[in-house]
Amino acid sequence: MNLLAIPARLSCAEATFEAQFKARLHWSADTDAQIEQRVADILADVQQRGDAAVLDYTARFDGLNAASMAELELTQAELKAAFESIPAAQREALQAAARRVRTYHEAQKKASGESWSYRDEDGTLLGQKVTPLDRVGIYVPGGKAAYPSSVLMNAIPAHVAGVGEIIMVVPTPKGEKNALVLAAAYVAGVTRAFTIGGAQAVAALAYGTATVPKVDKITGPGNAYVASAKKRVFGTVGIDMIAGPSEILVLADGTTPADWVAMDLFSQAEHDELAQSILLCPDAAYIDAVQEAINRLLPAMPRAAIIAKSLSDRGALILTRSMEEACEISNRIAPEHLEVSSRDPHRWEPLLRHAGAIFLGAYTSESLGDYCAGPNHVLPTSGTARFSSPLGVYDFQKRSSLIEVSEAGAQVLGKIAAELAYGEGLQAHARAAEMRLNTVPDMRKPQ
Ligand code: HSO
Ligand code: ZN
Repeated sequence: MNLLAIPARLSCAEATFEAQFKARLHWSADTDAQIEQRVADILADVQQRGDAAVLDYTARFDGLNAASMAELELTQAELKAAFESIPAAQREALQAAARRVRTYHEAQKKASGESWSYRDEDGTLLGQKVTPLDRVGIYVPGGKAAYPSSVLMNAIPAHVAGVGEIIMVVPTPKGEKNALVLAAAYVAGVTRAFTIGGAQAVAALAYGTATVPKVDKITGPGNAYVASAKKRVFGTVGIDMIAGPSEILVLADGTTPADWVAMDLFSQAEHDELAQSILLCPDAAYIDAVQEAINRLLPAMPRAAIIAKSLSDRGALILTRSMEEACEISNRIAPEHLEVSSRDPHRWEPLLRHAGAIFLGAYTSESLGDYCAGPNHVLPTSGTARFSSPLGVYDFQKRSSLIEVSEAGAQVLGKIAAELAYGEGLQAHARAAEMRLNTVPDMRKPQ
């Protein structure tokens, strides 16, 4: 098989650039009406029939026949046995990754996830109390995209936040369990785990069944059915985000070995034919060198077919007129992963505003972030980094405002509140404030 991976070649200096750029970037997460209808039916059925419906769909879609939901639960002993069954090198790698991810998220919690309060001079206390969610569900995809690293990335921040119970669901077609996924659940401290998936698993978590406990929030990626189900149950429970295909943007000054950059582009392309890998660089000869490296390295890749399709259909090698222009274009794209593959990454970093994760310098391959650097690998895609953030401890917490007004404080606040309440025509609000004044005024007449 002679596979070609030829990303589009674009040049900012050409008049056609804008149109070509927009066409390459275009991405629509079109919702398929048929999927939407099927998901709506499954959700309604699970809501009504609970465990029985989950058992039916698991038999039908995953070829996994069970007499009761108890058979679909993975015991802690089974998770531990899976951990013990994998090679020692994998066990150590899982634990090392888990340790680093935990340390990072503990720092994140310290920086912005703690309660705080202050007092006015008159003794009134104002603050914010941070509490973890009681129970969360994490969806772990099965089959083609079964990622033990994603188990760590979802469960560890939940743990660090202080979530009481973490319920994992993982589709397990024909009952074939992925030992590494189970081992990761053990390392990450998952509370309960079920071998169910698809819209039926999302429904079970959102509504609860006799066996599967109802959760407060569902996180984790999944296929179109899972994404549609998560959107539909939002409101009944919280959700994290709807993740699209993976993306990498490499901003290069031409000083990193071209082979390294080619492999980094492959690393996201190999996830999915719809993944997007883009290189931005002001040096035309370097872009040629990266294309040459792509051609040379591709044939040895086991997932060459996926990489070739992803790079040819959605990839781009973009020649810019300067590094500053490359930064501007990167901000327009707002990629999930942004590598600043430069000798001087700190010169460009201040110019970069929109990206899920920024990887600085030639040694920081994006793949290190996927597994073990520490930050979360669940990141905003499809330009949503313009307004959203990586999955984090804060996604497993919520905030309550705290207010304690002193007697002296009530004299000041009462007058302000009453004035505004009368203005809104809300007498009870006004009187509640005024009754706490030391000299209670007569009730005003409605205007
Ligand atoms: N790069 C993916 C995460 C992942 N990579 C898991 C390897 N395993 C998120 O975009
Ligand atoms: Zn990846």
